[in-house]
Amino acid sequence: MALTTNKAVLAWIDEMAKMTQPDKIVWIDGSQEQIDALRAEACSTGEIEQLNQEKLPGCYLHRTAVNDVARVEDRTFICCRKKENAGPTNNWMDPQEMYAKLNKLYTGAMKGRTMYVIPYSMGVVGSPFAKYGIELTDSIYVVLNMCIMTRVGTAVAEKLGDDFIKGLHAKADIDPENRYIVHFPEDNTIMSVNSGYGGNVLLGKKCFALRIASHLGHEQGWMAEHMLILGLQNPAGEVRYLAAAFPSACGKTNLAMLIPPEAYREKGWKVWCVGDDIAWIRVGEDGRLWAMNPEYGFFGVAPGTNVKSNPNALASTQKGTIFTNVVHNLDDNTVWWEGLDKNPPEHAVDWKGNPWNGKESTEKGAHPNSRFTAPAINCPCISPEFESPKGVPLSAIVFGGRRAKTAPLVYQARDWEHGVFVGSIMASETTAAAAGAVGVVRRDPMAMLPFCGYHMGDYWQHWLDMGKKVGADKLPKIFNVNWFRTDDEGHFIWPGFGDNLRVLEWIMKRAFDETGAVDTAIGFQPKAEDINLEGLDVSKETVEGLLGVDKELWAEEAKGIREYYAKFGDKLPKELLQQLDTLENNLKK
Ligand code: OXD
Ligand code: MN
Repeated sequence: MALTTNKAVLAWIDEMAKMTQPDKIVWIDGSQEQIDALRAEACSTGEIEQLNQEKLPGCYLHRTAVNDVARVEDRTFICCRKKENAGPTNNWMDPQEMYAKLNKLYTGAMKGRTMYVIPYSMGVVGSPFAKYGIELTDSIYVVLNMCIMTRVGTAVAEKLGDDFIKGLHAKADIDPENRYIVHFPEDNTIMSVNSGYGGNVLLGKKCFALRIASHLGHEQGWMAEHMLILGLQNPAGEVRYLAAAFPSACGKTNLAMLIPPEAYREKGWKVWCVGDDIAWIRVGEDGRLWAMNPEYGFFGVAPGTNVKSNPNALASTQKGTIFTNVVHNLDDNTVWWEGLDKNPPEHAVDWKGNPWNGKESTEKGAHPNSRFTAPAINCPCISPEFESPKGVPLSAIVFGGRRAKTAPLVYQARDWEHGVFVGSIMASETTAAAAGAVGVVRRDPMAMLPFCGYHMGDYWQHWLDMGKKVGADKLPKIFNVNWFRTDDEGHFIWPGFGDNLRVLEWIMKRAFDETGAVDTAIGFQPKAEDINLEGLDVSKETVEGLLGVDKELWAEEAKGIREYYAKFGDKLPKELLQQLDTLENNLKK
């Protein structure tokens, strides 16, 4: 039975059902009974497998098709009416042409299948920050994941207005040649076909909460960002919040759930996780910027997650979690992945569904992009503000990337405009783990390269405009960090993980004007002695090295930035070019 009488909603579902032709339509009410029934049905068809319910209650395993294991950026489109509004960093096609192409792929795609109607909310239901959507899908796996990643069901259906975000997903034949992840920002519509991989099919996440929401934020005066949000509690019991943007695979989830080093824990320091991937940021009643996490769960990368790197993430996966493309340990019906521990199971099934012996096999058992979908409320350090309808006030914004030599451990932008420049030049270097040349710089402004739903030049302008709207005295301070500097042998110099708190401490002190800084060519930096090294086997000289700025490397960097900026033509805000000129002049001094 339909959970709403909203005519716009019902008419759209009707239209989509006429095209896809499902055998039946089922509304998702979010109840435990319905979830249990769907789990049982998906187990009976092999879509998911139930794991050891004593060790991992409510946990299941799923394997995607071998050709369908990651987001497909080359098949992701922003179909606004004018090509120039999508900009040089997005794929574009005329909306009418794209609708016609997709209609063919969707026609009859749900024959013999069920269409599930998922009313979901990004944000706390009823919050003035929340936005509502419907995802139509023919995959129970998608339904179960959406029930973890978003707030789903009857309470949301009651809130649906005419401005709900429409999402249509059909697995079709999982044909990579006809796989499309398409956004029509002017129609509030997302269409995904021929994939079953999370990032392509959990439409509330990257598609809605970043691509569509960034477009809405541009129009409505707020921001949708690829950022974690955390609260840093100091020994005085005061909690200060920051949001941080890093490209995919730079450790956002680890930073968001950081456990302070022992010397800090003893004094009462604590980190609270508000979110690990997405922040919606608005001007609050007090005129400051407030951030909220629109999601309800974590869709984290499994490999490398362990009791040392991220015990909080691991704890989050111990109940009510769906694992995708990890190793199935047949001995005790649990899961395993590379980097979990040093005991790969011998009697197991790998991510492709083949028998696998972890002691003998030379091949990886889990896919490098295998995932856990875990309820956020499982996280031992989930912030008490996680369900706050207003979100949290931001004192700092942090950008970062993976740079072997150029970027220092930390620096602070001189002001908001400089901070927007710092975000716009964000980049990461490719590592040996990825195909292609090592050390190639991939620019990823604000970590939004694959997620900005409109022209990147307009997006930067929007950042500058938000700064003007808020005003210097209320704006969060902006920083850049780099945990990944390496020595001549390619080893990481900074220990990272929990010790990153030592840098966050300096950042927060700066945000509250509680410590000084050195004015350098690239911005404000700490003196080595301003980074607290108590209980850490790293010398002050090493930190001096980590904070060093090689002017020659930076001059090269500036050249690369100028070339990159040229792509954006007239849409490049002049303020950013001025910032680049200033940087080049500073480097010559
Ligand atoms: C993610 C990503 O899955 O950024 O969060 O790729
Ligand atoms: Mn992400």
